[in-house]
Amino acid sequence: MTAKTALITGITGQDGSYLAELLLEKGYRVHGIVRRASTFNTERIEHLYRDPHDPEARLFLHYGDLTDGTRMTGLLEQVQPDEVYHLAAQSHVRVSFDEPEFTGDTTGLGTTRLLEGIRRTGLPCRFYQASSSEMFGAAPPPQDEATPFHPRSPYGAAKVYAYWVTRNYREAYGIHAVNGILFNHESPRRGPTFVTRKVAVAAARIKAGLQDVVHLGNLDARRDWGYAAEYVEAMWLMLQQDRPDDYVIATGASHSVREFVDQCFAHVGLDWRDHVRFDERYLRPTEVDHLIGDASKAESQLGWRATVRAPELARLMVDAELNVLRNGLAPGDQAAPTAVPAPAAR
Ligand code: NAP
Ligand code: G4F
Repeated sequence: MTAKTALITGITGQDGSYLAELLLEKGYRVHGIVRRASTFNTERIEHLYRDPHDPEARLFLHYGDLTDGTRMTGLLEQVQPDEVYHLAAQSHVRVSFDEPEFTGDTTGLGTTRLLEGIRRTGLPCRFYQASSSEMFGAAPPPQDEATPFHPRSPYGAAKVYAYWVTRNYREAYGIHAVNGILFNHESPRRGPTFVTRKVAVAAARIKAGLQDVVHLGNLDARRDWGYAAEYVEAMWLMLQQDRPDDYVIATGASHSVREFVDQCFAHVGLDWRDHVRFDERYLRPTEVDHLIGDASKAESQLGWRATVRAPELARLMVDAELNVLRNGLAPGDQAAPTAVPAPAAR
């Protein structure tokens, strides 16, 4: 059987890197869209990269930006993917209050640009939309596929738009398009300004004597935190179903930010109260107070279930940071950005 071809937007992000690993393991040819930056932004995937002149190479990178619809359509035509995993977004909720218009353009309209590219080219590919539990916002927990959305940020509102445009292209044009409504998922590859990674890095550095305190915002919010490496398996499973549908992916348990902080610091034998300071700059104008996902539909229809819960996640993330410190890399530099040259230079 010929290997399938996947196109991943956001391949340089946390989820993109785990998904690329998974698909390569499954024998796919993987094409990823990378946005041009003045510094390397491919550190999370450098371990997967092989010179494209190598006949064994199955990972290919292309420059592209979600704001550029012509380029998105051109890449769809060029790559001819069987499956498109649309993961790229301005994904930071706090930042979306500072950059609401840009967030709407990338996180919202970016989805339309890709779907419109699929419609215009007539490609018979399947499409995965990275929808988010942030769409539920103020809706009381537990949240499932039938819970009405009440977004509490420009990011959440952009994701609601993208969710509905995905459903609309499915209904209007018969595109095999699905929404994965993923609750928070974390890992040592998480961006360093999201709270779990920020706290894991801080706990390790404080233990090592490299800093004394970390500044945080709201400790009362509760999240359903799972492990990113497991969640990308659910994305793949969704696109293997005969009928396109939408699924919640979550652990079914929630913890407060305070509890997660406590778990990280306790793991290195520290009391978080001695090291955490409040800074109002990390508060949001409107907060999402409580998320707990009910992923029973994914369990019954996809056979998917989370196994890693927040306490284990806290330990594995802090251990990863301690390992980085022991190996002499700067925190956050888990893979030094040297090995993968920019796409045009290859
Ligand atoms: P992430 O680490 O922030 O990665 C985002 C990716 O999008 C990066 O590769 C980034 O490129 C790329 N990107 C951003 N703006 C772009 C643009 N204008 N054009 C092209 N690429 C652009 O996010 P993640 O945690 O992997 O999440 C993946 C997706 O799932 C996102 O859509 C996110 O909103 C959604 N989601 C995440 C979670 C979660 O808990 N992680 C939960 C629900 C939904 P650079 O590397 O150059 O920045
Ligand atoms: O880690 P966070 O920034 O993640 P948030 O806002 O829940 O968003 C993440 O999950 C969404 C899924 O629900 C994704 F769609 C989205 O792309 C992103 O991946 O913040 C978690 C909580 C918030 O309540 C925040 O107010 O932690 C609180 N918090 C407290 N102090 C902080 C901080 N958040 C950050 N980023 N930094 C702080 O210092």
